[in-house]
Amino acid sequence: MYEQISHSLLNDILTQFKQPKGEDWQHFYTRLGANFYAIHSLFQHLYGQRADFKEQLGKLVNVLAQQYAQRAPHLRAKDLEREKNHDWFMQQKWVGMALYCQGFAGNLANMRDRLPYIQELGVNLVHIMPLCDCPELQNDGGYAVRDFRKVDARNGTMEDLEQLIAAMQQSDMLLTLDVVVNHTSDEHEWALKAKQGDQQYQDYYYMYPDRTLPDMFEAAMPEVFPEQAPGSFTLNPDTGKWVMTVFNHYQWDLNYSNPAVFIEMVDIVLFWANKGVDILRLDAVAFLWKKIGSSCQNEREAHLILQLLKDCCQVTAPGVIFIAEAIVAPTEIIKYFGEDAINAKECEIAYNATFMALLWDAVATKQTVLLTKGVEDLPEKLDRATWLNYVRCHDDIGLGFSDKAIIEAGFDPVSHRRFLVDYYTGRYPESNARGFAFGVNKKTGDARISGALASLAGLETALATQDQSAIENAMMTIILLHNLIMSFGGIPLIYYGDAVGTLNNDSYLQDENKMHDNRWVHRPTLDWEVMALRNEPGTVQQRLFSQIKQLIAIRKEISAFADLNNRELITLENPHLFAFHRFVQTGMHSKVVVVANFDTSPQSVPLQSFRQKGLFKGAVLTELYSGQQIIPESDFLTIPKLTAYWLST
Ligand code: OTU
Repeated sequence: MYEQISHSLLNDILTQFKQPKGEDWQHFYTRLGANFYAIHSLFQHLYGQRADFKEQLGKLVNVLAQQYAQRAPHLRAKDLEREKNHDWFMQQKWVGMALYCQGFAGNLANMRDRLPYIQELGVNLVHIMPLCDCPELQNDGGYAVRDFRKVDARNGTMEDLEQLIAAMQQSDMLLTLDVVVNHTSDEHEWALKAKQGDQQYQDYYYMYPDRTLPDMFEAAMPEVFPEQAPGSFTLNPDTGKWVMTVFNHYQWDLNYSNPAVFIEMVDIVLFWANKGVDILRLDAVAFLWKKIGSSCQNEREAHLILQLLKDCCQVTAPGVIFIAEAIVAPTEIIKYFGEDAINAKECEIAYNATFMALLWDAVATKQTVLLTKGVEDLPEKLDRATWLNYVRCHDDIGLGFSDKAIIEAGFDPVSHRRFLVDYYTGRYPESNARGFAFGVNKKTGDARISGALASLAGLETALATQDQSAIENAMMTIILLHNLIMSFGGIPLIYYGDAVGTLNNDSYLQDENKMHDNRWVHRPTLDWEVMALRNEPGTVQQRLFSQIKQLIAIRKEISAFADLNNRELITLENPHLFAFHRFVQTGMHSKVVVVANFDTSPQSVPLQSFRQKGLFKGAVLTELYSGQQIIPESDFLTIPKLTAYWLST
C-alpha cells in the first residue's frame, strides 16, 4: 500500500543511506517499497511513543540492507524462484525429520555421513535442533543460547555446518534451524552486561528492583515448568534485581517493548537466512509480549512482533519461511499464521499440536469421538500456510484440546485428562504405555506426558514380556500414527529414532544436569548398530522402517495430499473410526479417502456413509499403501485393527 507518511519517512531514511557495495539492488528496493507501509505501521504501533522512534526505524532499515548486501547470489536466485513458485512448501513432496545432531550423529561433521540414512527413508527436510553456543550445563537442550552466531563446540564448527548445508542443498534437502527468539541464556553477552549494571542491557530484559511488579505479573501467569522452575522471576544476585524467567531460571526473557531487542533479533534471523537455512523455527512465539494482568501468552503484540519480523525477512530474504512453535489452545495456534489475511503474514508453518494430542487421545481411548470433534473444530487455515504434523517431538505431550471439545465428546474434562495421564504413565490397569508425567502442577492438577513414541505405544512393555500380539499391536499403532501425519495435510515431521522404534532411555538420570527434566527420556543417542537392524528382515526395526519408508514414498505420489485446504471430514457412525477425504482437481490420485481404525478389533462401516457424499461409486477400491484391491462385502467396508487405509476409487 502507498501512504504519504511512511513514504516520505522512507525517503528521508534512504537519502541518508549509503548503499553497500554489490549489484542487484533493484529487488531490495522493490521489496522494501512493497513492505514498508506495513513495517512502518507496525513499528509505529509498537514503538511510536519513543523519542528515538525515527532513529530506530532507520537502524532497522539499515540492518535489512546490510544483510541483503551479504546475501549470496545463489540464495538471491532461490528467493526469486520461490517468489514465483510461492506455494512450494505446501506440496506433498516434503517430509521432515527433527533431530539433535549430537544424538543423531555425534556432531555436524558426522551428520553429513548420515544423510544417506535420512534419504533412504525418503525424508528431505531436516530440522536440526538448536546448535548455537550455550553453557556447558544450564542449557535446556540448546534452548538457552549464549551466542546466537556461533555453533556450540559440542556440535562442531560453523565450517562443519556450512559444509553440511552445501551437501544438503546439492541433494535438494531443506534445512530448518531454530532461532530462540523469546529468551537468552543468563550467560549471553547481553545478560553479562546487564549483570554488571549496564542499563542499556538491563533494558533488554525485564529486571525489577523488588517484588512489586514481579508479584503483579505472576498473579496471572501460568507456570511453564512448575516442578523444575516454579514461578516466572529469578533473583539475580549480582544486581539484586528480579529478572523475568518464564522457562528455566537461567533463561532470561527478552523485552520486545524495547526496539533495540527487536532489531538485534531481525539481524540474527537474517544472519541465519544468509547461511542458507530454508526454514526458521521460531521458538516459544506465544510468549513474546508480557503484560501485567494477562497470562503473558498469545498477546496481540506478540502477533504484531511476528508480522513485523515476517515483513522484514521478506525484504531481505523472501525465500526463507518461518515455523511458529506455539503449543497453545487450538483457537490460538491458528492465529500464528496471521489473522484476517489470505497469505500467511506471520509464520507460514505452525506445529499442529492439537492434532498431535488428539491422536494420542484416540490411541488411549481406542475411540475417535474427541479426535473427530477436535478436527472438526480446527479453524480453516489461510491459503498460503501449512501445518507441521507430528506424533512425537523433543518436548512433552500437552493435552491441549479444549474442555468444550472434551465435554462434547461425552467426557468430563478433569477426569478425562487424568485418565490420559494415568494411561500413558502405565498406571491405568489395561495400559501397556510407559511414559512419565511431566510438568505436574500441584496447584492446578495439570500434567503433561514424556516418553518415546514406541514406549508410549506399548512396545517397551510388550518386548519385555515377549507378548507377540502386544508387540504386533504396538507396531501397528506406530504405523497408524505415521500414516495419519502423512495424509492429514501439511508437512509430516518424524522424530529421529521413531522410524526404528527407539524406546525410552533413562541414562539421563545419571546426569545431574538432566535428571530433573524427564523430557530427556525421549531424546536418544542413536546406536547405529541397532539402526543397522533396519536391513535385517523380521526385526522390529526393519518392519517399522520399511513400512514408514513405504508410507513416505506413496505419500509423495498422491497429489491430493498437497495441503491446499482440501480436506473434508467424514463422520462415521462407528466410534472407533476416523475418516476424511482429500481431493485436488488434477494429478495422480486426485481423490483419496483415509479411513483409520483405532480399535484392536476390525471395525466395519456401511459404504452408504461414503456413497451419500458421492464417494466409492465403483465396485472395487484400491488401497494405495498396499496396492491391494478391496471388494467391499455386502455393502460394508471393514478396516482391520489399528490400520488406516488410503482408498482411491
Ligand atoms: C520450547 O517449548 C522448546 O521446544 C522447549 O524444548 C524449550 O524448553 C522451551 O521452548 C524453552 O525454550 O515454549 O510454545 O511444555 O512445550 O516450553 C511452547 C514445554 C514452548 C514446551 C514449551 C515450548
